[in-house]
Amino acid sequence: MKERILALTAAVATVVSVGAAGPAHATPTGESATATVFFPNPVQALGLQSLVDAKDADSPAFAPAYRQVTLTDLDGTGKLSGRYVVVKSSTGKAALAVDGAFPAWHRDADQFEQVMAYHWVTTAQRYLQHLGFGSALRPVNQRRIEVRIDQYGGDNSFFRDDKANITLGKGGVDDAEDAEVIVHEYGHSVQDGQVPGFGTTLESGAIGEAFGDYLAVAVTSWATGAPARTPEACVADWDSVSYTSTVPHCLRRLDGTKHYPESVVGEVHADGEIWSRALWDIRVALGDTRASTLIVEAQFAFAVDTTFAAAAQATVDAAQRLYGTQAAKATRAAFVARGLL
Ligand SMILES: [Ca+2]
Ligand SMILES: [Ca+2]
Ligand SMILES: [Ca+2]
Ligand SMILES: [Zn+2]
Repeated sequence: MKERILALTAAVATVVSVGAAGPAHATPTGESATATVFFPNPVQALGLQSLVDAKDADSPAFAPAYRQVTLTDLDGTGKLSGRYVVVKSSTGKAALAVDGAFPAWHRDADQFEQVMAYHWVTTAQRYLQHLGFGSALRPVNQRRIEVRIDQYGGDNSFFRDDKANITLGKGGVDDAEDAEVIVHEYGHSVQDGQVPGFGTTLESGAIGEAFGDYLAVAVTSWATGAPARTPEACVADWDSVSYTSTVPHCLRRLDGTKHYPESVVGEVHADGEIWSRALWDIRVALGDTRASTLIVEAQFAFAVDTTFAAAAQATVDAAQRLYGTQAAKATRAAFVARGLL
């Protein structure tokens, strides 16, 4: 398959480091272990827009942002290897659990990002399962993906559809210190799992970026509660402090005012804000569970090169099938408001 790279931002990834991708043979056993993470990132958790990377230094300001969690679905090897994700680090030694616990690494340790990647990919898959995917509904992306933490030079992260793996960069704030960056990338994996090779054109690519942003917010709000100190619509509050100057810091937002076709600029991330606002409005109208369920269910019917209009209609159809006429009306209204239907 021709390799395509779906990146977090428009910045071009110049160097991609990929090791031998050997199959993992460990047997999933559903084991768990405690570990320390950001929940979902320190800016959102603490409401401190003034936090800075300071070359990956840990400082007392971060202390209240660390949270002990239980990593689930581990394979029992003591490594960050489990049912839905295996972490391959190119930076630092591989994290290893001791007596059922990963040491309480902080952000200045390479292993902290490894733990973050494991926890948030697994949490994202658990979110999809909580919606019914894999039980009442067909499974979504229940494969084991590989995540690499990589010092590749740029401030970016990406999903490679040829290998179905995710690379999280370390430019600026380490990308894996922000759960919303991790889940955004997992969003690409989800769509690729539903429709292999999804996102070959400007509009389908924009839908891909928009869904990643939407999933980042939906999953983190589900896991941590809706943010009280930052706007819920703000994606990657922490990673974006490195490259945004306005407050609140956001990589992108779900609640913008872009409208089709006059807002189109021909770049997938920018144009994705048209689509993500529609998804946001569906969520506001129907609530997280119904909105996310119909949005994900609809994606099974998308063509790899879908247009906005075709995907919007498929999403309205999914709303009708799952929840009936009122939900379909609300879904249609969200797309009409953006000029997409
Ligand atoms: Ca770090
Ligand atoms: Ca970064
Ligand atoms: Ca956020
Ligand atoms: Zn992306």
